[in-house]
Amino acid sequence: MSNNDPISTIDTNLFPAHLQLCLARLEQALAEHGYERVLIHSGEPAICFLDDRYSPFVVNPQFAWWTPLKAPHCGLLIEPGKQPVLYNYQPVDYWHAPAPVPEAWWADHFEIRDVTDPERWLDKIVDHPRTAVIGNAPVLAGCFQNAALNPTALIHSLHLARTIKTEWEQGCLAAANHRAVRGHRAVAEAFVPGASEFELQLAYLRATGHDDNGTPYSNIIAINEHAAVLHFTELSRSVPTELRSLVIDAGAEVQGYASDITRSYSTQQNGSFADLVDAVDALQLELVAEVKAGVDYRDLHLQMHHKVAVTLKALEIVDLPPQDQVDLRLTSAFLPHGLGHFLGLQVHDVAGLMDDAGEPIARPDGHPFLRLTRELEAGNVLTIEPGIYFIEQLLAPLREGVYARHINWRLIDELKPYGGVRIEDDVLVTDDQPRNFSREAFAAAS
Ligand SMILES: [Mn+2]
Repeated sequence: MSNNDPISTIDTNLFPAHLQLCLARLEQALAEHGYERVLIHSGEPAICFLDDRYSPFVVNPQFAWWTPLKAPHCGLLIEPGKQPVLYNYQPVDYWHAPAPVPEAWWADHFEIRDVTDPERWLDKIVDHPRTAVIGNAPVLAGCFQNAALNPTALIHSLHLARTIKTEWEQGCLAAANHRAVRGHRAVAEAFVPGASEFELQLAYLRATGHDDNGTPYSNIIAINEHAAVLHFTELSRSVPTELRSLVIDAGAEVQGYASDITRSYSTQQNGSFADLVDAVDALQLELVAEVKAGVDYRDLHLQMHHKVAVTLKALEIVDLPPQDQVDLRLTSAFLPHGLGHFLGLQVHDVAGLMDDAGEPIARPDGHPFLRLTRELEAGNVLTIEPGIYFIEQLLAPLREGVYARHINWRLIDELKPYGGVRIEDDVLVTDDQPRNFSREAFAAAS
């Protein structure tokens, strides 16, 4: 591997300590909910209806917390005080390439038992009344009559345990940012006349070394008006006659961990849209600087709305005091999504909306899409992704509304062909300054 390979920058020596922390957190959760052991199944691929093809396999994220192995039909049996057992599915199969041999740096910490039949190895695990089973493979229901299948309280505890990232996980998340930044830089370079969204996608995949199914989510590559569609994943093949703007929201994966980065570009160096990109970038950095243990993420989300209102006023898009704009929910027409979300093994990582007892924490009134409502703790990793968009479905009611005369419709109609702006970084919460994995990766690459 070359020196700038993002995977070689992670330190596999951190893995044993990660595993020890997972074991300690699991032991506590099992004791709390009255279980003695857990069987975590990796999952099985779904077959397409009336076909012999399978959907891309996505491993059970509870399984992925313990091992980077992404193979179906495997199981982990974990019992505090004993070495975890990995039931490693190795079928007799001359149709497909065999699953890769587990790498020593992680596999040495498991007792590995190769199993050839996904239907039968589960039967060999003696049923035990204090076993919890976590997974969604249909075969699980029939095999563990006495065990608890996916007990909600235990799963909530394990989800909460995953919100504090170990040093190993932080390293993987940082590396996933380096990997994604290679793609982002390639796309920024390829964004020249003649580019289509599909061509930019190919440039991204080539630079990151991902295939379509390997990225942690479907890339959003939106030129011009498409940037007003929050999740524009259509990847048009047609070449626009004029390039005005680009939103690229694309991540990468390292050892199961995801990055989620968004950048916005204006082809013009000056003008209202270029000013808007700069303003959103500046307010995004201000919000990142507020990320700290003890901060309520809901407050940060509301601060974002206030900052967006300040920007709308400064750029003469809305002529009302910022607090009035927020109180009247005008900012929600320009920014209909949440500030961000937890990030980890899953792009929208778990436990963002629950308290330490697993009970829901309400979103602020009028903010139905916020994905994180917790008070931040050191070790959380989350995204900060403000935006400002020109979405006609949301603007139309304002054009008719009582505040229409405070809104600069001429300027909005001038900006609509640019779609919108979003800037998103991945941030580690500490007791002090946050660590911005995404900006670090851009800085290292430039
Ligand atoms: Mn995101």
